[in-house]
Amino acid sequence: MRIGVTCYPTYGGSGIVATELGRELAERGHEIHFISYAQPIRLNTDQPRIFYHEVEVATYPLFDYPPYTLALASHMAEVAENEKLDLLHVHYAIPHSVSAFLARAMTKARRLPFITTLHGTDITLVGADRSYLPITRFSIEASDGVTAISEYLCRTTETEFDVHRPIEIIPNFVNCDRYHRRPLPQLRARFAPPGEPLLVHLSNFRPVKRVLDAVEIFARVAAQTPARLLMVGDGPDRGQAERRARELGVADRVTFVGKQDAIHRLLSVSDLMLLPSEMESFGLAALEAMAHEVPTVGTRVGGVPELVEDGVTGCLFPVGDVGAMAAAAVELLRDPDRLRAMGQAGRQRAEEYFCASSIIPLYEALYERVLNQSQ
Ligand code: GMT
Repeated sequence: MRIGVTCYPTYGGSGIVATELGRELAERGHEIHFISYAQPIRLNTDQPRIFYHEVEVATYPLFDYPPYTLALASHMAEVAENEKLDLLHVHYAIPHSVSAFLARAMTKARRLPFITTLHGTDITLVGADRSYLPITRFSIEASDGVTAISEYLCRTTETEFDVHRPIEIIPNFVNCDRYHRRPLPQLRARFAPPGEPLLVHLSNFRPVKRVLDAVEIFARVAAQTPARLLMVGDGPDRGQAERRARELGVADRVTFVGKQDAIHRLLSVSDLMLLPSEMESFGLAALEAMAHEVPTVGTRVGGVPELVEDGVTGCLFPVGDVGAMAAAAVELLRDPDRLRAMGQAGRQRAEEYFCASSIIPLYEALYERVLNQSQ
C-alpha cells in the first residue's frame, strides 16, 4: 500500500507513535509518505520506502494566523495525486483530520479515504475546548476509519463528544526486538555511581506531566536512600523543575539531558520510571520503560491502568500523592529482587500485548477494510 502519514513532528508521544508506525510499515513493504511542516523526530529518511514531504506555510501581513490547515490539505491532495497514495492516516485529530477531509474532497479522480488516530489531548483538552469541539466531532464522524490508543480514550470520545460511529482500539506499541535492556555500564556511570539506583522521568515537560511532582518524589526518595534521577525531555516546565531541584537541595543528584533520540540506551541504564501525570490516555513512556524491564511508579489516570498492572508491573496512586509515590519507590529500591521481578513482569506484558509484531497487523487490516469499503 501507499500511505500518507501526518503527525506533529515535535517531541511527543503521538509523533513518535506515527513515526514508529511508518517505519514498521515500510519494513513490511509498504510505501510511506510523511506530510508535515517539519521532519518528525526519530524519522530516518534513509530507510527504504520512507519519504518526507514538507508543507510550506506562506505568510502574508494579513494573516495573523497563517492557515497551516489549508496548506496541509493542499499538500496532502498534491502528494496523494503525484505518489498515487491509497489512503491518508493522520495522527492527532486537530487539525490533521480536517485537512485530510479537505484533501479527500479535493481529490476528484478517485476516493482518497482517511483514517484518524486519536491520541489523547486532541480529545481530552484541545478537542473539548468549545472553539474546537464541533469541528473535531465533525472530522471524527467524517473519517473513513477512527482508532483510539486505549479503551479509556475510546469511551471518553464516545461519551464526551457524543460520537456514534465505530472507533477501533489499537494500543500503542514498541518494537520488542530493538527495545530491550542491554548492559551499558559506561553510560550508566555518567548518571549514577555504582550501587546507587537511577530513577528516570521521560516526557515533553508540559504541565499535564506534573514534572515538579517527579522532582518532589525524587527529593523524598533521596532523603531516605541513595539514588539519582535522570530527566529526559524538554518543554515549558523544565526551568521550574531545575529550580525546584535546587530548592530541595537535590540538584547535584539530578541530571537533565534534554530531548534525546536514543531513548533505548537511557532506559537500559534506568531502574525505575516516575510518571506522575495529571492525565495520560496511554502513557507511552511507561511502555518504553516496560520493554526495558523498568517498572513505573505513577498515577492511576486515563489509560495508564490498561498498561501498568498495579502491584505487578508498577505502582499507581492518585494524582498529586507524592508522599505515597515516594514511599512506593523507596520500598522497591530497598527490595532489588521485587524491583527486578516487576521489571521482568513488565517486559513480559509488553511482549504479550504491545509488541509491534502484533499491533502493526491490526493497522494493516484496518487499511484493507477501509480501502475495500471505499471502492
Ligand atoms: O501528552 C501530550 O502532551 C500530547 C500527546 C502527544 O502528542 O504526545 O500525548 C498523548 O499521546 C501519546 C501517544 O499516543 C500518549 O502516550 C499520551 O498518554 C497522550 N497524552 C495524554 O493523554 C495527556
